[in-house]
Amino acid sequence: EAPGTEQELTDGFHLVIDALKLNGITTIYNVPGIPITDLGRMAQAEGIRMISFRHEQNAGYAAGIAGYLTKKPGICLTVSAPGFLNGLTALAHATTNCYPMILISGSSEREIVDLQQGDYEEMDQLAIAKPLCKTAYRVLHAQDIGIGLARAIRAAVSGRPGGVYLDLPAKLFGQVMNADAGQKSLVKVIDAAPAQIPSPASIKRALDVLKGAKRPLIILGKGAAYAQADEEIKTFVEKSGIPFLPMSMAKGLLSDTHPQCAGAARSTVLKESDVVLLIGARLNWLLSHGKGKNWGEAPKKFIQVDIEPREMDSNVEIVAPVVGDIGSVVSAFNQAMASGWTAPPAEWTKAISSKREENVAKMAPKLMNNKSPMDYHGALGVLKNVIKEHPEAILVNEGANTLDLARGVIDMYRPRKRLDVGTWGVMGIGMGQAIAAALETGHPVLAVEGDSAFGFSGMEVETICRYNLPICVVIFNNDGIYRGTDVNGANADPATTVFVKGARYDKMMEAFGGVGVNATSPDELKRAVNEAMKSGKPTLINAVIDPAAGSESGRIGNLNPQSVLQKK
Ligand code: OXT
Ligand code: ADP
Ligand code: MG
Repeated sequence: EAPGTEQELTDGFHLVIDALKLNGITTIYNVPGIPITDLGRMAQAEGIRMISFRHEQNAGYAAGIAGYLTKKPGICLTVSAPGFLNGLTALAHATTNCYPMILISGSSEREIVDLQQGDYEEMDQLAIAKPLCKTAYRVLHAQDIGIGLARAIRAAVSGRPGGVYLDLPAKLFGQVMNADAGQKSLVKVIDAAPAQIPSPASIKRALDVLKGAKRPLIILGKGAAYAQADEEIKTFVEKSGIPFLPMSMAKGLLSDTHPQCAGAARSTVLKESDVVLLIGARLNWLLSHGKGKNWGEAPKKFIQVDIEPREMDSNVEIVAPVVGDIGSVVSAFNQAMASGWTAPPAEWTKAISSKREENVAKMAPKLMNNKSPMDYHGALGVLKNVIKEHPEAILVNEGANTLDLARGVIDMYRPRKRLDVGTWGVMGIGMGQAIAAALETGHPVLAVEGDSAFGFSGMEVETICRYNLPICVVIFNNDGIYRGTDVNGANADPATTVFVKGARYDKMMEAFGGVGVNATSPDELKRAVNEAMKSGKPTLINAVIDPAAGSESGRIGNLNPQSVLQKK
């Protein structure tokens, strides 16, 4: 039978859009071009918000963090080969960080790619994506678009969240089919991330170990923040009376000013604790793999709550693994503890409080200095107060010194308000994450950026201006990576870590109609940031930092390989 009249037909373009909409996906982060330009236009016409970036990596970082903030897969859409590869870094990053994301890339003709006959932007994208994400799918027929997208959504958000690649060859978009059959082929994903209920035995085992502790510690990771079980977690922590240490992006899940917060006594609690309960945090490099000198001499027992069973025993023995989703696990803890719980020995909690007070007191005077050019603490003292006055604002943070010092200085008060470099310590997440944070939450964003870090995504200030987003970027400009004072003794080239001295990044923002400010003292910085928070206008503040103020690699200089020869 011949296809009916035009009104009864649909095509690949529309089926992709309809499938996304059916599944509640309202925003796409993209860079247009062959073969997805029209897809973007049509999606926009159909009410999807298309956010166009200047580089796919930034669109990808936006999609990844959108997934983290919303528990729905963030969508990044790119062209073939080079656009795909640009987006792939962000997909791998999302997978590493357990953020749900789908990278959708247009691709070239299979027949030509597979025979390597040199198609436009030829590349076997599916094969390349596979090892770098949770899973990868390709759709060849219009009638499979619904199933393809459903599988991608489910794979991204269920179990341990992560990145999924969806390959859509150019030919697919133009394929036509009966409109009714097309609608019927779409799939609305039911219960995409089902609760994973922990076994009662694992809950009992964990609480028994915790009860026996003299110096217990809870470590909250970004998995706990992702879970959006904020009230249950707060209830559990408070009921238990156990000190908690937030990993970087879990800061604010409970306020950093909470009396049980041990963030300012980190070394002490890692060393001295006897039982450690990990909730949504891996024992990776950020926790020194659970062993070595940071963890002290005394024997230690680990309890771990994670949705991924294979995470258990990854680095050290886990005496009480609890596999399940954090919401369900913590609720089960709370229920089991309802009949009574004894707080940990006061000796332990007091020791932590006094260490914490000591560290806070040590830092306080450094934050009050009004030096010009600024040092990190002088500038961060100002930004600490900005977040205190605007706890709803989202803090995006990258750099080395700029990252490590901001993490310690700036207290967070609410969940999922601190977005940073994550598990890989990657530079370049800044503007993409800032843009998605503003769009997905409607809250103002303060992006605190090293001058090097900013450079990786700096062109997106145009995107910020184009969408008129309430983002204030503060660049800690110390003329380079770690420091701006290195000298190359070999020839006239600048040292490898040094940039143009006295650069004026604020002019970049002015070029696109935003507000640019050059701030040389904490007072000037304070005035400029307050104005930006009040106006909501795209703002970039070039904060002039003493080029000698930073240290090599911030707080992780110990990870730089050393050669005995070099030391001679
Ligand atoms: O308990 P103790 O006494 O130990 O004290 C601790 C806390 O208790 C205390 N503390 C407090 N005291 C008082 N008050 C408060 N409120 C408080 N809170 C805490 O402070 C200390 C320290 O606490 P912290 O920070 O919690 O603990 P610590 O020991 O640092 O924790 C360890 C870690 C490992 C968990 C932590 O350090 C961490 O999370 N680190 C992450 C580090 C990271 O990811 N860094 C980024 C990568 S560095 C490098 O790779 C860079 N590159 C290379 C590159 C990258 N990354 N990516 C790509 C795509 N290409 C290249 C580059 C290019 S950085 C970089 C650019 C750098 O230049 P910039 O210009 O951007 O930046 P600047 O350096 O500013 O110039
Ligand atoms: P951090 O860097 O903050 O220490 P990680 O990224 O290392 O955090 O760890 C996050 C962990 O949280 C991952 O092991 C992931 O499997 C887990 N996770 C993510 N979401 C959930 C959830 N809803 N329930 C249980 N575990 C989760
Ligand atoms: Mg710098």
